[in-house]
Amino acid sequence: MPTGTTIAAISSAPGNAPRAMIRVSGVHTGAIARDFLDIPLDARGAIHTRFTLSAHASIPVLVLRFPRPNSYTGEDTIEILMPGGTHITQRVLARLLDDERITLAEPGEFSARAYMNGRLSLSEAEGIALRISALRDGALKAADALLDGRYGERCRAWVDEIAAMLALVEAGVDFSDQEDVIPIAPGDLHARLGAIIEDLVRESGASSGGRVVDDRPSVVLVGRPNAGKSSLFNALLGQNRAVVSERAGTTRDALRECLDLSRDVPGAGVVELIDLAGLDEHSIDDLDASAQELARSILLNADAMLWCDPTGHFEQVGFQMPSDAQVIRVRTKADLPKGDLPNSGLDVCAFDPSTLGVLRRAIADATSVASGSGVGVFVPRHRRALRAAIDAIRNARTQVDPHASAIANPEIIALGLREALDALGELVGEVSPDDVIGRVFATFCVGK
Ligand SMILES: Nc1nc2c(ncn2[C@@H]2O[C@H](COP(=O)(O)OP(=O)(O)OP(=O)(O)O)[C@@H](O)[C@H]2O)c(=O)[nH]1
Ligand SMILES: [Mg+2]
Repeated sequence: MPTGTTIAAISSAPGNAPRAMIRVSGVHTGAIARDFLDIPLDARGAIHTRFTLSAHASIPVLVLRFPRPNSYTGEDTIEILMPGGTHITQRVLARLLDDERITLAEPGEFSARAYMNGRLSLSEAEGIALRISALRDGALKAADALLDGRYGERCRAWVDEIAAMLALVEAGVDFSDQEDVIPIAPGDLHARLGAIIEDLVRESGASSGGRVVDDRPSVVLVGRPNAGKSSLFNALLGQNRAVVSERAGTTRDALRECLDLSRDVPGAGVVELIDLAGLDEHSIDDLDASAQELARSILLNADAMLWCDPTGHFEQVGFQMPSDAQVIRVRTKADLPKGDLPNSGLDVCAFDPSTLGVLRRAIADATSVASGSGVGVFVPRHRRALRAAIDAIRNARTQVDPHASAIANPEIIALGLREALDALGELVGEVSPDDVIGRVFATFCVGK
């Protein structure tokens, strides 16, 4: 993302509204303000002026001026507020983009620039992305915690504690030839590492059920034979992966594929989607019986299930619901007429892609709850980082014998702690490889 350019985009919500806003940011903003609005960008503040659309037309606007570095992006910025209305805003934007000094902002580019200029930490940026996409109260709270930096503070506290222990362990390395110098007792180190692991695990939600947070929550398709599970599996994946037929009992094996939800749901990650054999009170034959048995055992460990039923009745036949799984009721084959009974599921038709968006969102929603309680689990990057830190500290801790009089392998422990610091450093924004940044900001909408 070059920052030598000047970008512009409509920053208000799409559609007609009383006011709309176009934001311009970058090195040429001062010249743009002078040329198009006849105002200087010499001080902060609001000015009423007119925007020239053509030789004979102009519209009244209110311009908020933010000379660098006191702007959202940290660059020279103006925000042009104008009467709302898609037509007017589009014309103003088009006029600006006609000027070769200005390019249309990419999604998230304003925030990316804010990050580059140190105005925003990566976590705060993700908080913004999360807030834009938040569907639930939980996600909103998480977004707020990221935005006001509380989460960053907590990460920094972990980083400080690990860094302190690293220093003590390394001091032990340096003084290893002097037996009477023991910077930290093995028992202490063991306990402090244990406490940190506990904290991190709680944050990542990893403690539930003893299952370490998996990057990929599993989502199973469950329902009676012929309910349309495999068709839905294929439709969600956008490829013909599973065999579909009008014969009941078509699917035998469990088919697993990764489903990336991030394109529909900013901030969401990848889930493992699993198509299973249909479940019934009876089985057709031996093969079907073992297919159903396999399906039931996989169902028990699922994070979320799509309960498929074309009737919309959702009678639980032939399977036990896993107690801690999120259940999404899906009325499949929604293109067919439904009965008189009330339908309590999401209407989905495998042949109509427009019905799938809501389901994808529901899956993203269900899996973000399923995999943890902390802020971190809402953002895949955080989850990965927390998990890497937990693994590294756990490995280091196995090298510490709490009952020994000295630390046996300080180098290995130091290595593990440094790995954990690297992982957490990514969260507090110290280590941020370009691809990480790209991934975060790509989930933004244009104008943010
Ligand atoms: N009209 C309509 N038919 C559908 C839809 N989805 C699936 N079907 C049809 O329903 C039949 C069964 O579909 P499958 O996807 O094989 O059902 P399944 O639940 O995987 O079946 P088993 O693997 O045997 O348990 C096929 O003939 C599909 O073409 C839908 O949305 N609308
Ligand atoms: Mg099937």
